[in-house]
Formats: sequence, structure tokens, C-alpha cells
Amino acid sequence: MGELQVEKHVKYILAVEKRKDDFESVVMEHLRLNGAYWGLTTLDILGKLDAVDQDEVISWVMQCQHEDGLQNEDGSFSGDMWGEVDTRFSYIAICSLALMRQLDKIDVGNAVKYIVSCKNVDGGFGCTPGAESHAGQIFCCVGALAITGSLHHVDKDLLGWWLCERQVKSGGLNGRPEKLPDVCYSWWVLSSLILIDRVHWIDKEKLAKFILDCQDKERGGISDRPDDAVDVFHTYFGVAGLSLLEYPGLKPIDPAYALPVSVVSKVILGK
Ligand code: 3PZ
Ligand code: ZN
Repeated sequence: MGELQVEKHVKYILAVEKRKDDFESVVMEHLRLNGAYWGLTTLDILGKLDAVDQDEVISWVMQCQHEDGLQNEDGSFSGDMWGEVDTRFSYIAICSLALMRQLDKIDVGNAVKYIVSCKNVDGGFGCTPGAESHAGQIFCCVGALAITGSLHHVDKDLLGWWLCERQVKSGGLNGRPEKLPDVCYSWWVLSSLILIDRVHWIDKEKLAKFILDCQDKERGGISDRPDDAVDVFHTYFGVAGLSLLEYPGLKPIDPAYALPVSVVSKVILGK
């Protein structure tokens, strides 16, 4: 498996950041803000955030801001002006408002009620009421409930059981029964298990080995599973997963906010 190739991954992230005009970047245009978050947070966890020009990043991010937003009558959130509803958007709204200390701008009780209405009999959560449980959606719902101090709505043993069953023979985690393991589920599943205090129900060492096996050891970057093509998304969630596993030399990441603990304490507690 080898060690985490910190320098290679830093080089890879910086190369993707520079390559803004090629084909892959044009296809990924709508994801650029996500890409900035994945790339910058990876650099921070690796202790290499000073490799980017902060003022340049800030002025670019500020160009992306719109006037409008927010919450529907039933407590749910829409992703954009077209109105699609999904618990992912509840998480994003709650997480961002908490970071800005502006949770009082929405009806938090109603937002929590909507998330709880997406809970299933298997203990998991879906994107809308009645929709199938999925690990990515579970992270969004459990994360939002954690941030709002509402984790008593989660059946921890039942959900913990469903989540730890996501670990397959190779040590990797999948997102739903019968699916292949994928590095990004190291984040969705592991962060949820930590938030409900059931992380000791999986084999952490085997999971770390699976993530390390997904590195491109020559060119840097991490893929979804061993020997696939790398991307910024799986590089971030791989490094973030290793941080949750307390891999040596990495900054700790907050499992609810999906940001370095240092960032969360700085913006929420003012240091
Ligand atoms: C990936 N998106 O819909 S996407 C994403 N997926 O925009 C970004 N694990 O084909 C990258 N799968 C790579 N760089 C993949 C973001 C998806 C998640 C796909 C994926 C990840 C397995 C199939 C949804 C936050 C934001 C968005 C998502 C999840 C979490 C794709 C396919 C889909 C997408 C982008 C590229 C390469 C990168
Ligand atoms: Zn993935």
C-alpha cells in the first residue's frame, strides 16, 4: 500500500487548478466552486494552503454570489431557481448558515422536521420523504442534525448497523448494498459513523489501506477504487477520510462541517 504521497497530491491539485481551459475543465465548469472547495480543503489538510494566492481565490469566489435563496414552506430547501428539493440542499443551507452564525435567518425547527421526515425504517435517510437510504444522503442528514443539535432523532444502533455493513472485503466502503466500494464513501459513511459514535464498528486499518491503494503513486491524486483514473473529488474525500482515521501528519477534519477543525473553530468560535 505504501504511505500517503503528500507532495505528489499537492502537485496534482495545483496542476488541476492551473488547467482551467482544457476539455475536462470545460465539462466540469458547473462544478468549479465545488472543485475549489475540494482542492483548497485538501491542500489545507495536507498543510499546504499557502501554495495558492488567497486574494485571487477570494475575488473569484465572490463573483459567484447571487442575491436570492432559501427555504420552502415545509422546511425543505431547493438547490436553485428551478426548485429541485433534496436533503443535500438542507445540509448545505444549515452548514453554511451555521458557519456564518446566521441560523436564526431560517426556521430551524421546520428544517429539522423535514429532514426527520426523510428517515427510513432501516435507520437511514433519503433525498425526499420515502426515497431509498443512501450513504451520501445519510451524511447530509446526520451532519445537518449534528450541527443543529438534533441527533436524538437518529436511531444510532440501527443506523450504525446499516453503515458498518457498507464495508466490503477489500476494506473499502460502498454507498448501498451490493455496490462496489468507492473512496468517496470513506467520507460519507465514516463521518456519519463518527457523528453517531459507532466508528468502532468498522475496521479502520483496512479502510486506510484501501484508500492508500487508490493513490496514483507517480502523478498524484486518488481514484474511486484501485487503478481507476484520479480526480479532485476522490483526492479530497480520500485525504479527508484518512484525516478522520487519524492518519499521521494530517490536520483533523470536522465530521459534520467537512472542513478542517481549525477553520470551524475560527469562524464559529472566533478562534
Ligand atoms: C463525481 N458529481 O454529478 S457530478 C463528481 N461524482 O458532478 C466530481 N463517485 O464523472 C468528480 N461517482 C468525479 N472531479 C465524480 C461530482 C457527483 C459525484 C460521481 C461519482 C463519485 C462515484 C459516479 C455528485 C458532491 C457534489 C456532487 C456529487 C456528489 C457530492 C462524473 C460524474 C458525476 C459528476 C462529475 C463527474 C466523472 C470530479
Ligand atoms: Zn466516489
